[in-house]
Amino acid sequence: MANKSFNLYRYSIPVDSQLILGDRFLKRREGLLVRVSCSRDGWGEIAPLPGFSEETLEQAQEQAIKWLTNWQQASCDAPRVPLDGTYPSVAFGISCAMDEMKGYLKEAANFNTAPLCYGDPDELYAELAAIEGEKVAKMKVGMYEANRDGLIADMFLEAIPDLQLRLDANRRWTLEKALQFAAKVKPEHRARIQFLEEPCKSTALSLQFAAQTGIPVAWDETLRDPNFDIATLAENRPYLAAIVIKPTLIGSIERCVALINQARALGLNAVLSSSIESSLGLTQLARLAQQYTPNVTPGLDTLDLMAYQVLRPWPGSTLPLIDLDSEFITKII
Ligand code: OSB
Ligand code: MG
Repeated sequence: MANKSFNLYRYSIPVDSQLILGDRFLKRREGLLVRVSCSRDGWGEIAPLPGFSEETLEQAQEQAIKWLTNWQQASCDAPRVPLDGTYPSVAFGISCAMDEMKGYLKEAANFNTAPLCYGDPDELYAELAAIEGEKVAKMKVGMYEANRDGLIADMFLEAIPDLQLRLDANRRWTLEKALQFAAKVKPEHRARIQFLEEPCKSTALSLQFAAQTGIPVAWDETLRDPNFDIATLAENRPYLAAIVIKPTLIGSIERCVALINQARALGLNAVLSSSIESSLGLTQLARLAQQYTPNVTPGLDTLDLMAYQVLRPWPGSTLPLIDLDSEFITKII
């Protein structure tokens, strides 16, 4: 019988996340890399995102070591050791490693992610015009004037006739601000807004925004509200177009797939999205997207915030790739 083994490594790499996280920005991205082995190897990334995850990296590390130690003591073909009750980041990272080892996580990946737009609209124009496949981009809104955001979104939609936009306000707007934004987007352009994530401080206000403007909303933060109830998704239609799933903040692959299937059954799109994982986690998210949300462009355009790629390259990225010998990676076990 094959022997089981595991390793845990910690990475810490410079990141500039201000563009995405606003005032909650990080200077370094830190996380764990887990390797499991039983005849074959599997890898995963456990990287709680400060300001979003409830668990700290220390708590995740302690729990991961306990879980992996239990797993190692059972035989290779013993039933799955459940991940119920573990932190979302731990459940996601370990389930990736296990599914990769067992061949359940397929190799094929969807690397056509929705490019994130911020900063200079002129620079973005060329990037948006060059997108292959479904021409969909994501724009962060709510950090500047609502009028300005509306004008820029409208300009992109006007300038690129086959462009579709996803917008994300991270609950930053009052209903009034959100309506100011919408007033700047010409009615004939609104149909090309796939959704606006979390425009207002409450889901009730966001739904009211959708009803008043015809711009559908999507839930991201709402999925992680402590009293979130999946049954409310059905009631939120037709104003709700999609749910955004960030596996590092949600949990195991199994749990994410269950959510994806529930969304689909209601006619909602499920969009897999980054929690600023390293290229190891991001490439696995691209594989999950290909496998479980085919035909939906994932939201994984966060690699360029980082100074390095970790262990696995993202196709086309020119960032240097670091491996286990790097000074940015420390072996824990
Ligand atoms: O606001 O959706 C967010 C990344 C980390 C934390 C929060 C968010 C994000 C992203 C990821 O926007 C990119 C995407 O969803 O396209
Ligand atoms: Mg979001």
